[in-house]
Amino acid sequence: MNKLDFFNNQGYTILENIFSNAVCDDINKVADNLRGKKDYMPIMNIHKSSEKVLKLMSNNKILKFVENFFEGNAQGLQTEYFFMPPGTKGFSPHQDNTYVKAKGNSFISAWVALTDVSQENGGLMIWPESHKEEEMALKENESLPSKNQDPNARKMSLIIPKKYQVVSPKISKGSVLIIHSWLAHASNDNASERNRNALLCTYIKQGANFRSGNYAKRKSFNLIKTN
Ligand SMILES: O=C(O)CCC(=O)C(=O)O
Repeated sequence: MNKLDFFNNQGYTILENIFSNAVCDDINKVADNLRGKKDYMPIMNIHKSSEKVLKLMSNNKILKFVENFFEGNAQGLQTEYFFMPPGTKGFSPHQDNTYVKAKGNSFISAWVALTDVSQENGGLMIWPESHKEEEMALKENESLPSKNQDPNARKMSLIIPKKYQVVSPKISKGSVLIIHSWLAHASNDNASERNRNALLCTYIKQGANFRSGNYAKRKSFNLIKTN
């Protein structure tokens, strides 16, 4: 099965070894220089402060996959960089399109591992095939917000039908998890001794409608395309 067929069927795919260790380390350094010195809060829309991030999300292999899926041109929509230091709590189960409200195959996310990730250090949890449900119901979450985490990460939780089984794939530094707009996903708490660095990049099909959002302040932007 090719990657796009696998993605359409499972709601995710992993593009292996897209970025070198040196590129990942460089992006982590950029983020470290941008962060407030007192905390490790995620940096929303880090591409606005760094051309290196914009270049990274414009990677040819990622864009080729995204534009095949869209059957059209891609633009950037949002980025968020996560430091996730030891002890940070993960995201509650959610679907990215709950917030973006894009129609059809016009919105997709690429989650770039900037360190090796696993269940233990805050790796993502995914529910394969759950994208086939499209929009699922949410319930108010009882968990408290976590230090160093996105303030919206733990407010609501998806109600996922029991037939879907959660998995926590290991993703190596420099590999990219592509996430369908309706795939149920969450993240584990970081129970390790080191930061779990990752960059979320989202893409919108050129001309498609989306919700900008009060916190994320999404605004489509051009990528740096090279052929
Ligand atoms: O990086 C994480 O822990 C989760 C990020 C995520 O799922 C999201 O921003 O939609």
